[in-house]
Amino acid sequence: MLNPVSDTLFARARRLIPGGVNSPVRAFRAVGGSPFFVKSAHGATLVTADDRELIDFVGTWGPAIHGHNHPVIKAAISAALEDGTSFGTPNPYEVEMAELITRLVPSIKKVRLTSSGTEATMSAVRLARGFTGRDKIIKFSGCYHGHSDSLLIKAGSGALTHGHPDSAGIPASFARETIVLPFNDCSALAAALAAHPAQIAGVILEPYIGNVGFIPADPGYLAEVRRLCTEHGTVLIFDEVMTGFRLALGGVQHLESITPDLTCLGKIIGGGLPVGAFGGRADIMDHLAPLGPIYQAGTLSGNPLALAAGIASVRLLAELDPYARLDALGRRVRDAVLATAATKGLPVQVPQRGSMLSVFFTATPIRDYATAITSDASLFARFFQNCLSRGLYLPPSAYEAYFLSTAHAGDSIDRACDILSKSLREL
Ligand code: KE4
Repeated sequence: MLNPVSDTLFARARRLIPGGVNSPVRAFRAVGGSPFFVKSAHGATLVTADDRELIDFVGTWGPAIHGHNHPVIKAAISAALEDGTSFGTPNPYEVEMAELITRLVPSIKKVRLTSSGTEATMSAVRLARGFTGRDKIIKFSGCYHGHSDSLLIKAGSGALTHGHPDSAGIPASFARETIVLPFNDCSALAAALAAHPAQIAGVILEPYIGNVGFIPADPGYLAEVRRLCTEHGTVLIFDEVMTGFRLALGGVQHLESITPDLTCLGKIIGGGLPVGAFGGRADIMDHLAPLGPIYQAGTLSGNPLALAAGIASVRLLAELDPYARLDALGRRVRDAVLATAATKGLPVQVPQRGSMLSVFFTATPIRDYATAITSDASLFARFFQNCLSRGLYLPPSAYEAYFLSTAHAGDSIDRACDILSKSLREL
C-alpha cells in the first residue's frame, strides 16, 4: 500500500523517536511494512495522512467505545476548555468522576485518579504491598498491566509482540518479587499461595485477558481466585483498564459477580484523553497519602479536560446501555470469520465477549498464554495486511484484542465482515 505522506512522516519520526513511535505496538514490527499516520478519526473510521479511509477495529486500544470524535464527548471537552486546561488544585470534575465510578462499580468505595493505566496498576500494587506489609505479588503470563517494573514480567501486548515479555532494565531483585502463573489454572494459584504463606501481597489479573489476544476466564475461575485470595489475606486486584465499562457498565466483576479488593481503570474513563484510576475497599485506600503512609501522586491527576471527556463517555454508556448491541456486533464478526475459515478448512479460534474479540490461527482452543502462542503469527501478519489493503485496520499484533464501537453498527460492520471474509479466503 503506497503511503507517501505517512512514509515521509515515519522517516522523520525515526530520526528523533525510538522506532518512530511513542508506543512500540504501533510500529508494525510484527506485521511488516510501515505504520500509517492518522490525521483524523470520526465514528468507526480513521483518515490517514494519505487520505485513505480505514474502518478501525483498534479504537485507540479501547477508549473509543462510542467511536471516534463523538459529538457529546467533543462538546464536553470544548466546554471544559473554556475554563482552562489544568489547575493543580481539586476541581469539581474529580468529585463527579469519583461519584460516577463508585456508583457504577460498587466494589470501589474510594478511588484515586491518575493519568494512565500504568500508574493505576503500579499504584495498586504498591498499595497492596503497603497494606499487607508483604513484598511478593502474583501476576499471570500474558497479562499486561502497563510498563511498571514489577509488572513487566511475562507481560503481553507490545512486550509479547516484540518478544520481550521480560523487559531488560528490571533488576533481578525486583523480578524475584513477582511470581508468574498460568491464567485459568486454579491449582497453580493455590499451590503458589500455599508455597509462600503470608508472603503474597496481591494477585493482579485482567479478569478477561485482552493483551495476549482476547481470552475470557473459564467458568468458576474468578470465583476460585477470589476465594483463595480471601483465604490467604492477599489483596485481589482486577485490572479492568481494558474491560472496565467495555464489557458491562460494572465491568467483568459485574458480569461474574466477583468483588475484588482493588480495581484499576483507564481508557474509556478518559474518553480518549489520558486518564487512569484505581480504587476499592476504603480500609485499603485510606492507607494512601495524605491519609496514610503509602505515597502516590500526579501533576495531571484529575485533569479537568480528561475528566470532562471521561464523564461524558461513561454517562453516555449509562444512558444508552449499548452492551447487547455491541455483543451482537462482536458475534457478527466472530461468525463471519468462523464461517469463512470453515469453508477453507483453516483452523481458527475466535474468542469473543461483547465488543472484544481476537482471531487466533490455530486448531488449539485458547485459554491461556501457552495456547495463545500456538497461533500462527506469520499467517496473522498476512491476514492483517490483506485486511489493511482492503480498508480494515486490525491491531498490528497477533496478541491484541479487537475493539468494536457503537459507531460500527450498519454499513461499517457489513463492509468489515466482507473484508475479513475476502482476506481469509486469500490466505
Ligand atoms: P496505559 O499506561 O497504556 O494507559 O495502560 C496500561 C494498561 C494496563 N492494563 C491493561 C489491561 C492494559 O490493556 C493496558 C494498556 N493496553 C495496551 C493495549 N494492549 C495499550 C496500547 C499500547 O501499549 O500502546
